[in-house]
Amino acid sequence: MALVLDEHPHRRYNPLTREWILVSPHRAKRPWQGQTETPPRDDRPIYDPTCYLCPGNIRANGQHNPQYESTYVFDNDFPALLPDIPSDDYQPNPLLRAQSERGLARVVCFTPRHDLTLAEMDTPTIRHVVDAWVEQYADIGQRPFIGYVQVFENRGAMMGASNPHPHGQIWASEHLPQQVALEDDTQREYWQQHGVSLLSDYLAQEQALGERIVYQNDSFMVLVPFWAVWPFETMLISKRHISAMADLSDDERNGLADALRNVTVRYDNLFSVSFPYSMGFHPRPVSQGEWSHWHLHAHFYPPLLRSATVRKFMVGYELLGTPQRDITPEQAAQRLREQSDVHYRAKR
Ligand code: H2U
Ligand code: ZN
Repeated sequence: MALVLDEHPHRRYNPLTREWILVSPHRAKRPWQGQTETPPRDDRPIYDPTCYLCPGNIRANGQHNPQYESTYVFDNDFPALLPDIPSDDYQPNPLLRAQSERGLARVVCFTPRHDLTLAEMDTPTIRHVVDAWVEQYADIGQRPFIGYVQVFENRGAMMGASNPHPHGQIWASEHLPQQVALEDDTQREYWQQHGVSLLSDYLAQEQALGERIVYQNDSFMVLVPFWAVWPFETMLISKRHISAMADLSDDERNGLADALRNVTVRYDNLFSVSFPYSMGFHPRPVSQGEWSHWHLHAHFYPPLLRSATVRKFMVGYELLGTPQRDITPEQAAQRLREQSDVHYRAKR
C-alpha cells in the first residue's frame, strides 16, 4: 500500500539541516474542545511617550533617540555579544570545551510609527527597512572579526518581544551560528554534487507542484516548506540564485518588501490577530571564503496553531525525540494562500 501524505503518519526530511520531523495528519481531524476567544483589541497610539524606541524618547541607558523619520538603527544597550574581549579557548579536557565569541548587537526600529507592524506598513515603507538591512550587512560585514550577521525580528509578547514598537535586531558573531553552519554544510554539499543551488532545485519542485506556495512575485516565493515544523512556518526564497543581501537588485529589494508585506498580512488575517513570530534572514556568511553555494532566504517561525491564543508547544516527544505536527504543510499553505492581502484592521 502506498504512503498517502495527508493520511498516514510519516516523517519528512529537511535537506537544509538534515533533520527529520514527524507528521501525524490523521490527528488533525480529532475534536477540539479548547477555548475560542474574541481577538484582543490593539489601540496603540502613533507615538507612545513611555516607549524606549519611539523618536525623541530616552532609552534605558539614558541616551536619547533622534527625531528619526524612517528606519533607525542603534547599538543595542544590552548586547549579547561584545567586540572587545580576549580571543581565547578554554579546554582543560575534550569534554569541557569553550571558545570566546566576539561580536556586536544592534536594534533596528522599522518606522517611527509606534502603532504599526510590518503587516500594516506599505511596501515602500518596508523597502526602507530592506535598505537598512542591506546597509547593515555592508557596515558590519567589513569588520574583520565578524563571520556572520544574523538579522531577525521577534514579533509579539508570545515570542518574547519586550516592546510592541515595530523593531528587529541584528546579532553579529565571529563563528557561524548553529543553524547557519548546518545550512552551510548541506548547501555546499548539494552545490558540489549537482552544480546548482539546493534551493534553486527546491523552488523548481515547488513551482511545479504548487501545493505549498503561499504567495509569489517576480523576485521571491513564499512557501510552507515540505519539512516545516511549526504549524504555519514559511520560507521566503529568492527566485534568482544570489547569496548576499547586497546582491539584491533594485527590483528584487521591492520584491522582498512586497513578499514580506504579503506573508505578514496573511498571517494577521488568519486568526484576526497581530500574528506572533520569529523571522530572520539567512544570507551567506560575511567572512572571507567560497560561499557561492549559498542561496538567500528567510524563515518565519510562528507559534500559533489554532487561534489567536492557542499555540503549539515544543514539549515532550519533541524535546526528547523529534518535532511533530498534525496539520500538514499543504493544509497550512492552502489556508494562508486563501487569506486576503488586505489587513483585517484596514477593512473596519
Ligand atoms: P526585543 O523586544 O526583541 O527583546 O528587542 C529589544 C531590544 O532592545 C533588546 O535586545 C534592547 C534590548 O536589549 N534595548 C536597548 O538597546 N535599549 C533600551 O533602552 C531598551 C531595550
Ligand atoms: Zn514606540
